[in-house]
Amino acid sequence: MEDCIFCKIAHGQVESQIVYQDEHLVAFDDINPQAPMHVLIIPRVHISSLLELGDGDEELVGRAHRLAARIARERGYDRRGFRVVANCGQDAGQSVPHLHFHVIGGRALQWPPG
Ligand code: DGP
Repeated sequence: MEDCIFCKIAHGQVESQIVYQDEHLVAFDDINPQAPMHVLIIPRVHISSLLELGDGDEELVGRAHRLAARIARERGYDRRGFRVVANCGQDAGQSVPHLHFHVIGGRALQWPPG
């Protein structure tokens, strides 16, 4: 998608602090971190939200979650815990319409979320 900021990051057209990338996924630091670790994991292909996932995307979503666990473990947050969040739509506060998983850790997180 031409106007999608996360597509631009995935294609290297907009700079970001890349944490990991492969043919399926890109992980990069959130520009507005809410915790000591705040990484975003996105699919390379443009999928606007969880609602747009289709048949065959199960593996992609699984890969994203395995990557989240790997990043958290590599940073030592596996023992104290971390959170993976996908905001979907207006009430959830989704501001970028390209599916992304927030991987947040390094402080005690509140529940319920605001
Ligand atoms: P959400 O509100 O769930 O749609 O989260 C979008 C996140 O994306 C938000 O935490 C800020 C982050 N973000 C928005 N634009 C950019 C950008 O250009 N670069 C990076 N690294 N993060 C961005």
